[in-house]
Amino acid sequence: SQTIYLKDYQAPAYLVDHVALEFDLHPTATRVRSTVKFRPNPNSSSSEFFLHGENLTLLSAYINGAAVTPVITEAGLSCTVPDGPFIWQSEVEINPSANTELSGLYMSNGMFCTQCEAEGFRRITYYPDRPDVMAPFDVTIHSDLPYALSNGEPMRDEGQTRRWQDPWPKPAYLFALVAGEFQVVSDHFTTASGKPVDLNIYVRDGDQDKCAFALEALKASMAWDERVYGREYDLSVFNIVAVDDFNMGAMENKGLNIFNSSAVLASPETTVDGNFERIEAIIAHEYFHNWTGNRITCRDWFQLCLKEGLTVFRDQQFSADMRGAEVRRIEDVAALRGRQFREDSGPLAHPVRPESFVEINNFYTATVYEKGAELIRMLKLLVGDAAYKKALDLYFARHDGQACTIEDWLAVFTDVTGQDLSQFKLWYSQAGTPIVTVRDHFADGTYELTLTQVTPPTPGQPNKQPLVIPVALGLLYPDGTEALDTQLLVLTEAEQSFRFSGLHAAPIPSLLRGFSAPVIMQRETRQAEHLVQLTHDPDLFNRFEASRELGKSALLAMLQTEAAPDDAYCGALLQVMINEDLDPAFRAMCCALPGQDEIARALAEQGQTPDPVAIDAAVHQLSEHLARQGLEALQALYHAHQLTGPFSPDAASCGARALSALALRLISHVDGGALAAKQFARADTMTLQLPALGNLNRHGQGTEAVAQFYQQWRHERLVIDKWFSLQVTTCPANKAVAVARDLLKHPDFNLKNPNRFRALIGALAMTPAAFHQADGSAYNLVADQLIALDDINPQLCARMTTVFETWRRYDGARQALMRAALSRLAAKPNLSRDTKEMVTRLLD
Ligand code: DPP
Ligand code: ZN
Repeated sequence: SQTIYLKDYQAPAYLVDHVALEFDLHPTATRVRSTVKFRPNPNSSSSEFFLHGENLTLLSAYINGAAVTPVITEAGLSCTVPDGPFIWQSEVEINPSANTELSGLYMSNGMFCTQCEAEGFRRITYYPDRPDVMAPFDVTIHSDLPYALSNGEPMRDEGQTRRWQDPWPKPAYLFALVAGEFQVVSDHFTTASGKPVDLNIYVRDGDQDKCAFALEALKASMAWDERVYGREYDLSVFNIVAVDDFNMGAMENKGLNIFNSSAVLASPETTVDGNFERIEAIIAHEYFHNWTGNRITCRDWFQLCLKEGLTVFRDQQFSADMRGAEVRRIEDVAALRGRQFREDSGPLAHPVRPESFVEINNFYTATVYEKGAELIRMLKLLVGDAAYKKALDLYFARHDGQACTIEDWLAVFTDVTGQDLSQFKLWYSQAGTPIVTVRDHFADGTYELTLTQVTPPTPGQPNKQPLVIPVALGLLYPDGTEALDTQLLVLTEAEQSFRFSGLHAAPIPSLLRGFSAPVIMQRETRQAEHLVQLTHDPDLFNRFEASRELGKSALLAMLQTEAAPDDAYCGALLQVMINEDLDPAFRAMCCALPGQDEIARALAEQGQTPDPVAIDAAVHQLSEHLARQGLEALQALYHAHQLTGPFSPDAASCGARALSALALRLISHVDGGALAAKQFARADTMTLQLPALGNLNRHGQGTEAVAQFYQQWRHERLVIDKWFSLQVTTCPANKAVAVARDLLKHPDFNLKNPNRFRALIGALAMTPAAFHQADGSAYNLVADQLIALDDINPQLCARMTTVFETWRRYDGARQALMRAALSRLAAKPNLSRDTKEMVTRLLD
C-alpha cells in the first residue's frame, strides 16, 4: 500500500466548472452518466489528466463528443486530453447491492444511500475525487421510488425523474443521493434576512414520531449560528435522512445531511437522556459544517482538522449554551481524556494535522476532532473573545468558496492580532499529550509556582519542542476563600516560574481552570487540598478534578497497598451529592467514581501495570462502601429527584434524572437491585428503564427482565442495540465472553450493521475487565469477529482495531495475547488496506 505525504501535495492539473450527473437507479445495476466541464488549472504545471475510479464498469467515454478509450487501472483512469477547456462524458455501471463497505452508493433496507467522505465518490463515477476540486452539481435521478433526493435545490419533478441543482461549488465528498420510500416530517425556519427554509427529516415508516427533537435541535442550531457566528443558511431546503446502516454518526452533505438513525431518532420511550444530548450535538455539528467544511473546505485530507476541529469546537459552544457551560465542559474533557489521551499515549498517536497516511479513513480520530477542537479553544483563550470573533469574520470573508489549509486558518489570527503564532502552530504538528509538572513554594507572603513541560516521544517523533500552554490559574486559601481570581499564565518554555505576593497564608493552586489546555498536570497529590477544592473551588471544573484526583488516589491505594476504601473521600462525595446549591447534573458528574479505563491510564502514567480485573473489584468494593456509608442520604436523594409530569429532555430534567440514577446505582450495591426492580416495573421512559435493567443485571437479578425487555422492544432496532450492549457490559466480567458468544448466535445479531456490531463487539471491548480477562478469550473473540468483518466493511474493521491500542500498558502475558490476536488479524488473506495500516501501526 502506498503512503501519501502532506509534503507531496500538488495542485490539481484540471479544475471543474460544472458537473451534471444522471442516475438510472437499480439495486444491482445502476447506471451513472456524467458530464464534466474541465479546464486546465492555471496554477498547475501538470497537464496529466487522471480521474479517480474504483469498482466501476466503464461503458463509454467521450471528450468533446468524440469517443475515447482511457487507460484504466484499479485506482482510476487516464486519458489524453485537448489543450484548453473540454467536456468529459462517461457512463458507468455500479452495483449498490454488493456494496457492504457502505462507501459510495449502497443499499440499506431497500433504500439507496451514499457516503462519499472521504473518498467514496470515486466508487460512483470517474472524477477528480479530491477536496480542492470544487464545482456546482446538477443531478438527475430516474427511479420509481417515491422519493429521490440530492444536494441543493429541488428542480422540476417529472414523475419518475427528479432533478436537483446545487449552486454552491463543492468537492465530490459532499455529494449525496438518497432514494426510497420514506415518511417525511417537516418544519420551517426563517433566516435572519427573512429567507424561508423548508426543513425535512426522512425516515422509515414507524419512525415519524422520533423526529421532533432533532427538528427542534436543527432550528436552534440555525438560529445559534446566525447569532453567534453571523452565518445564515444558504438554500431554500435543508433535508436530513435517517439510515440504519452507516459507518459514521452523520454526514454534512450540502443541503442533504445523512444521519445514522442512532444520531437523529429520539423519543422518550426509546431514547435515554444521553442520546438526546448526543443527537442535539450531532445535528448542530453537521449543520455548522455548512459554513465550516462546505462553504470553506479543506485543500487536502491532511487538513481535516481545519473543518472538524473547528466544527467540534462550534458544536461544543452550542451545547454549552443549550445545556450549561460547566457540565458540558466536564463531559467534553472526560471524552477527550477517555479517547484522545488514550490515543495519544499509544502506538496510534499522531499529530492533529498528520503528515502521512495510507488510508485517510483511519484518521477520523479523536486527535483530529477533539484535540483539534481544543486547539481552537486555546487559540480563543490566547487572543481573547473579541479578536477571535474578528478572526472568524475575516476567515469567512476571505476564504468563502475555497479549499484551505491550517496556514490559511492561522493567518487570519495573525492578521487580526499581529501575534506570531509559529510556536502555537507546533500543536498541529507535534503528537502526544504534554505533561506539565508543578512545583511550588511559599515564603514571606510570596507564592512561587514553577511549571515544567515535557511531551513524551510518539511514533516517528522522538524529540519534542516546548509548546504554548495557556494555564488558567486561581489561588485559594486553606479555608476555601479566594486568594487570587483567575489569571491566564502562558507557558512557552520548558520551565517557567510565576510569583504571587501579598498572600497571608500558603495558597492552594487551582490550576488549569476550565481545562485551559489539553495537557496532563502532574502534582504531588495532596488530599487535604483536594478536599478544600472539592467543596470550595469557584471553578466547577476544578471541583470535578479534585473529585477525580481523590477518587483515583483512593482506588490506587486500595490496589497498591490493599488500603480500605477512603472514608474522607466517600464522606466528601456524599456532601457534594446532597448540596442543594449545586446543579444536580454537576453533582451527578462530580460524584460518579472514576471510570475503570481512567484508573488504568492513571496507573500507566505512573509507570505501573494495571490489572483490569483487580480494578473492577476495587471499584465495586468502593461503590459498595460509599453506598453503605451514605445509604439513607442516597435513598432520600433518589426519591427527591423523581420527576413528575411529562418527560422533557431539557438540561434541568436530565440533571435530576442523572443524579437519581447515580443514587440508584449505588443503592443497588446494598439492596441487590430491589429498588431497581421497582423502577424497572414502573418505568415509562428509556431513561428510567435502561439503567434499572443495568443495575438488575449487574447484581445477578437480570435474567427475567432482560428477556422481558427484548419482548417489549424487539421491533425497535435502536433499543435492541442497547439490549445487546447492556448484557455484556453489566454481567460479571468473567462471564462476558460467554454472554457475547451466545449473543453472536442471536438471530438479531448482524455483522453487516455497524450499529449492531459496535453494540456487541464494541461494548465487550470497551468494558475493561471483560475485555482483559487473563485467558485472552475476549481478545480472541474480538479478533475472530474483526477477521470476519474485514471483507465486509474494512472501514469499520479498521476503526475497531483501536480497542487494542493500549496493549503496551498491560503485563507481559496480556501483551502477548493481544499481539497474538492482532497478528492473527494481520495474517488474514486479502486483508484490507484500511485494516492493514492499523495493525501495522498497532504492532510496530
Ligand atoms: N460526517 C463526519 C463529521 O461530520 C465527517 N465529516 O464529522
Ligand atoms: Zn464533522
